[in-house]
Amino acid sequence: MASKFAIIACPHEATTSYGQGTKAGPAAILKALPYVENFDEELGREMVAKGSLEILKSVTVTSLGSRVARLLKEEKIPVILGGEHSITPIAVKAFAGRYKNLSVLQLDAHADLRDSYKGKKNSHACALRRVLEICPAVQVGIRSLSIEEWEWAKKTGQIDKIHFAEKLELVDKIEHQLRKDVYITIDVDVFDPAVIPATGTPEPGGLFWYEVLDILKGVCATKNVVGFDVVELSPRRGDIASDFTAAKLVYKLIGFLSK
Ligand SMILES: [Mn+2]
Repeated sequence: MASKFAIIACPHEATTSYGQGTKAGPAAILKALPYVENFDEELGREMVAKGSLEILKSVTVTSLGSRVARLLKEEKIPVILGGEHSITPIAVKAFAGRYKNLSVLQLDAHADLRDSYKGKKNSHACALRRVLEICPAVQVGIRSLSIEEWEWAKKTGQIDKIHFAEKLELVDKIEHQLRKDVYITIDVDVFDPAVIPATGTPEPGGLFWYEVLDILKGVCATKNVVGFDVVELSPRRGDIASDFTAAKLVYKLIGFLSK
């Protein structure tokens, strides 16, 4: 079987605002990955079929876009490991070149809707604002944003597509707001810090493991998910649970997308 999924690590870190270390995220996920049990009791099969996953050499942020575009031409599903969230708009641009009906599902604690942060437009705090310049996005698990982001979201109507963590809408509403082709970006801080503490800007009141899986399962079943990223894991000595949880998340998503 020719591989269908291709993992690309992009250990980019330039604009992190508090805790550093997300450049070590991809290596930690890749280290844990072989130890994740491949069989899934819910699916009743292995998440990663034999020969279906290939792990590519890591890329810099400057070559990420062209690498993704090439994989899409080869009909692969790119799985991008960050690194900070600013890599997402670069990936999305490549996906939008291939899929004209693209939308983005963001799972994140932060809205990331600032036009610029500390003078930088490509800051990880602006990731979704840059994505929205390319295609629509639905934001889930949000529980941290500035008054400017709040007002901008209200003014533009984006607020209707923000599903705040404290009152999560039903999954079918989220699905309804997405277009046919979907790119998923998961900032690991969408999880409650009890699930994944190893991230640079943690926020209390996050989503739990099965809540996130339910959303992903629903979207994978009803949409054409063309790729995804997992970003902002910031590994810490002594906390291997965060690394394993991020690794299992990658496997689960591949499992949901393998039929
Ligand atoms: Mn975040």
